[in-house]
Amino acid sequence: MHRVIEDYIRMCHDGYKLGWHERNGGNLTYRMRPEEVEGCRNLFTQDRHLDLPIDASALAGEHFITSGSGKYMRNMPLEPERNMGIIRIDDDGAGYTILWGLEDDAKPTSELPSHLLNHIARCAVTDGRCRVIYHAHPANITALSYTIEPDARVLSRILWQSETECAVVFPEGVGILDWMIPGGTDIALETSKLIRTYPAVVWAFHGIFGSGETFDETFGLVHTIEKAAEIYLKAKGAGIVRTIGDDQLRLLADAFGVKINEDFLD
Ligand code: 2HA
Ligand code: ZN
Repeated sequence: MHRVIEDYIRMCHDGYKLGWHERNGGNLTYRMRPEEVEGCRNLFTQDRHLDLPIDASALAGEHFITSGSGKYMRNMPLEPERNMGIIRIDDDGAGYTILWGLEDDAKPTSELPSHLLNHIARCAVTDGRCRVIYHAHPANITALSYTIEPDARVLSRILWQSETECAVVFPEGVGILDWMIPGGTDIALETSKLIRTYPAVVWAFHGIFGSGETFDETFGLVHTIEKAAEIYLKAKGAGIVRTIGDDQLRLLADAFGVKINEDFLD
């Protein structure tokens, strides 16, 4: 099996083991490096074409590994060729061709519009370094979204205060989108606006989208956010008497050489 496909499967299954992928919940896309495309070319035996509901011309010619619509992350290691696939975005960005996997007429994730618009947005703000977009349904960050208004400042402060690492891992903060119908173009557009500013965006009452340069970085980001949400909810249940202050957040940012989002500090 090709290394990049193994790494992709491992991330899917790690999310499942942490309880983030009940049933067919969650999805993962990875923008392949040219050498990874070459390494996988012997797998490309299909040419099934599908249209996109969005303009993906900014990703023309790019190859993505994607999970399948309705497929379970739990099953990813058992039958990769049925549960995931490799697609190539058309030169005009209006559709894509399935080159490998997604066997038996399967389609890419229902959240493909959100994934592709998020790739476009994060590529633009990271000089093309972003390669991974990950959607998961972790319980604690989703539960937390019931306890606050959908306000990125409120959410980011809660998370930064709930674990010392947070301000270093996501100094820009975390965005939050109020409840919307999933799987469509509207939620994709709104998410892609927020993800330009924040490396991760919570979907209220649903889950989270995270982005990053590597599988490790992206998984680690979502894991850190989810852990902070868990700590917050535990502390809130027990009764919070003190927390990390804004001066301490500034000290942390200085010590680790990151630029914390000052708009979110008092
Ligand atoms: O793949 O998570 O948001 C199922 C979902 C839809
Ligand atoms: Zn979802």
